[in-house]
Amino acid sequence: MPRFRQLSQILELMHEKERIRNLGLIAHIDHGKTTLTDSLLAGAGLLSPKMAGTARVLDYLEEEQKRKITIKTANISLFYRSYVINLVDTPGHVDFTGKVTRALRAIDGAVVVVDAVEEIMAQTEVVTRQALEERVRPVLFINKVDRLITELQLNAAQIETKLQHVIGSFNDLVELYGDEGFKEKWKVDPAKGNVAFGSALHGWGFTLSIARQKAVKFSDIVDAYRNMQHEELRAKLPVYEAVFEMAISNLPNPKEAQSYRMEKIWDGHVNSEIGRVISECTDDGPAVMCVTNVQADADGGVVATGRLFSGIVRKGDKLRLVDAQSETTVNHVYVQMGSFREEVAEVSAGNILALAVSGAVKAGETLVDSVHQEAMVPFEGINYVSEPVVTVAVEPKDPKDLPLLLEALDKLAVEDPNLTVNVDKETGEYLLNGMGELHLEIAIKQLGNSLQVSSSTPRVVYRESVTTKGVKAMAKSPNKQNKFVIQVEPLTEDTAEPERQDCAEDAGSVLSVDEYRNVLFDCSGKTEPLDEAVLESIISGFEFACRAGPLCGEPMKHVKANIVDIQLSKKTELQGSMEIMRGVSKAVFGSFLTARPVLLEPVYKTLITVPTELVGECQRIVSSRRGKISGFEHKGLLAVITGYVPVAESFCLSQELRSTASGRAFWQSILDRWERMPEKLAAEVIEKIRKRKGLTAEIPKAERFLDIDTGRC
Ligand SMILES: Nc1nc2c(ncn2[C@@H]2O[C@H](COP(=O)(O)OP(=O)(O)OP(=O)(O)O)[C@@H](O)[C@H]2O)c(=O)[nH]1
Ligand SMILES: [Mg+2]
Repeated sequence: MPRFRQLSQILELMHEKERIRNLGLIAHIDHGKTTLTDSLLAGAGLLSPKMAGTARVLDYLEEEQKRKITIKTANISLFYRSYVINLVDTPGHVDFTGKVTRALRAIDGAVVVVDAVEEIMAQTEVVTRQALEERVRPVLFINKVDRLITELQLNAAQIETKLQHVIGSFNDLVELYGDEGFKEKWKVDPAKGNVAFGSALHGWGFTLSIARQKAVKFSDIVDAYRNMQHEELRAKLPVYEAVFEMAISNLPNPKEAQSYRMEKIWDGHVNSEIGRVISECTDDGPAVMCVTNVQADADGGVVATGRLFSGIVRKGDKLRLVDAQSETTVNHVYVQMGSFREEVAEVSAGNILALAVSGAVKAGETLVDSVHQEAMVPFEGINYVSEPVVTVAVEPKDPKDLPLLLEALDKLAVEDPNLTVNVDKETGEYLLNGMGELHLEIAIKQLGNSLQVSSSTPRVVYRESVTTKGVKAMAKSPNKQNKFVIQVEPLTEDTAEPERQDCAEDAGSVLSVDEYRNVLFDCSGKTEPLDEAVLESIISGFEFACRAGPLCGEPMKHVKANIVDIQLSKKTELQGSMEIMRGVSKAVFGSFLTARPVLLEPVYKTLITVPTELVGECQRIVSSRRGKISGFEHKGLLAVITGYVPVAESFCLSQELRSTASGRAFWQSILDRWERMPEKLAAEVIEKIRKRKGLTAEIPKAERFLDIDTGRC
C-alpha cells in the first residue's frame, strides 16, 4: 500500500466536523467486508484497482491472510472528495464479536454487508443489534450479487425479489432492536439511497440513484455476466462510489451523531456543562476520549485507539484515566493507517485516533484533560454479548520462562478484554479463557511469539448452582470467635436486577453481586452498622466461595446467599479478615451442599448452512453430540439448520462437518445459555475434574462445613 499521501488534507478537514464520517463495516463472517474495504482504499487512491478485491489489504496479519478471515479490527483514515472517512473493518467470526462491540463505540455509522445468497445470518443480527444499541446508524450493502447470477442463475426479476426480501428482513431487525424515535427514520429503502447492491469481488456496485444516472438496470448486469463482460462494470459502476456516496449522504457527521448518541453511551447528564461540550463535539472543550482498543507498545507503554468526543489532543498532554483513577501523558499522537500509524501534531474532536501513552489504559476507559477531571463522568461500560466458556491450561516449555509467560498473558488480557486469565486454585495451572476454540488458538499462537509454551487441549468451563433452598448453615471462623448463619437458594430468573430480589422475609439489602451473578443478601440487618473492613471481609468470603464451588472447584452461578445471622467477637483483634472470610465461605459451602447442587454446562446455538441433500447427515452429527435440532429453513438451494450443542461436544465439530460436507457446510456457534447437565453425566464430569485438580474423589459432605451451635462463640 502506498504511504499516506493526503495526510495534510485529512488533518485540515478533521476540524470541519461536517466533513467527517466515522464508519464501520460490520457483517456475518465471510460476507465480504475486507474485500469491500479494498475497493474503498482503491477509491481513495491507496490501492491499485486491479488488486482491490483480492489483496484484502486490511487483513494484514499473517494469520489473517493464511486463514482467510479477519481476526482483529483495522482502522484507516481516508480522504475522499473533500471528506475524511475514518473507516473500521471488523471481524465477522463470533469468537471476535467483542472487538466489533468495542469498535462500535468509536463510529457513528455502519455499512452492514450482507451476502445476497446467504441473506441475513445469525451474526448479521448480532452486530446490527449491537450497532442499534450504541445508536450507530446502519445502511445496507447487499454484496455478492454476482453469485445470484452465476450460481443461482436468477433472472433480473428474481434478483429484485431476492434483494427486496433481504431489505425486508433487515428492516425487521431495525424495527426489533432500534430505539423509539429513531427506528422509523433508520429503516432502509433503495429510494432513499441508503441501500447499495453489488459485488465487492468484481468491484462494482450502485445505489438506485446511481443506476438512474447511469441508466443501468439489473438486466444489464445479468447480461454483462452472461456475455463475460462483467469486468467492465468495475469502471462503469465503481463500488467505492456507491458506498462512499451512500455513507456521506445518509450517515451522520460526528457533531450530529454526538447530539443524540451521548445520552445513550455516556453515564453523565447531557445538560451538564461537560455534557453539553461533548454533545456538541467542539474543539474548544476539554479533550474527552473513549478508548476502544489497546495494544502493547515496544517501549512498555500502550497505544490506545479510540474516539475523541471533544477537544484536541497533542503530544505532551496530561490526561486523567477516569476508571483507573490515575494519570497518563500523551507521548505520541497518531492517525491510524491500517498496519501502520502516521504521527501527527494533534487530532481534534469527532475523529478516531491513536495515542501512545504510559500507564494501565484498558479498552472502555474514559480519558479526560487532567484540568477537567473533577467534572468528568465515565462512558457507559461496554456490554459484551458473550462470555469466555472455553479454557486451556498453558505453561512455559522451560519452567524458567514462567515470568515471561505471566508478562505475555498480562499483555494478552489487556489487548483483548474478552480473554481472561486465572490460576486454578487447586492445580496452580495458568488458565486462559476465551470465547471459543479459534479465539484461544490465535491467542496461544501470539503467546508463542514471546516464548515457547505448551497448552492443554481446550476444556469447557462449567458452573455450579443450586436448585432448592439449602439449610440455614452455621459456620464459625477458624478461631471459633465469629459465627455466621447463611442460607443459599437459587436466584430466580429475574436476574437482570438482583437489587430487586427480596429476602424470604421481604427485607434486607444486596451487599454484593459478583461477576457470575451470584448475590450476597443481608436479611439480618446486622451488616449495616459494621465496620467497613469487616463488611469487606464478609463480601470477600462470599466471593471466594463463589469463585470455586464445593462440587469440583468451578465457579458458582445464579446463587443467592442470604445472611441470616452474624455474631462477631466483641474483641476487634479476633475479627481478622482471614477469620471472617473463611467463616463466611464455610457457611456458604455448607448451605450450598444441602440445596441440591447441580453442574451447569454452556450450550451453543449452532446454525449450519448446507446444500439440502446434506441436511440428514448434518442432523445426525448434531444429534450424536447430545445436540438438539430446533429449526429448519430453506434459503434458495441451501438449508439452514438451527441446533443447540453443548460446548463440551462442539470441539472438532468443525472437522467432522468439513469432512462430511466436503467444504460445502458453513456454521456458526454462539453461546446461548447455561444448562443443567444430566445427573449421570454430571457425576462423571465432576469426578474427572476433581481428579485433574487433585481433589479427593468424593464430593465433601455439607457437615464438613457446618458447626454445631453450642450457644456461644
Ligand atoms: N462471489 C463473490 N465472492 C466474494 C464477494 N465479496 C467477497 N467474496 C469472497 O468471500 C470471501 C470472504 O471475503 P472477505 O472479504 O474476507 O469477508 P469478510 O466479511 O471480511 O470476512 P471476515 O472478516 O472473516 O468476517 C472471500 O473468498 C472473497 O473473495 C463478492 O462480491 N462475490
Ligand atoms: Mg474481513
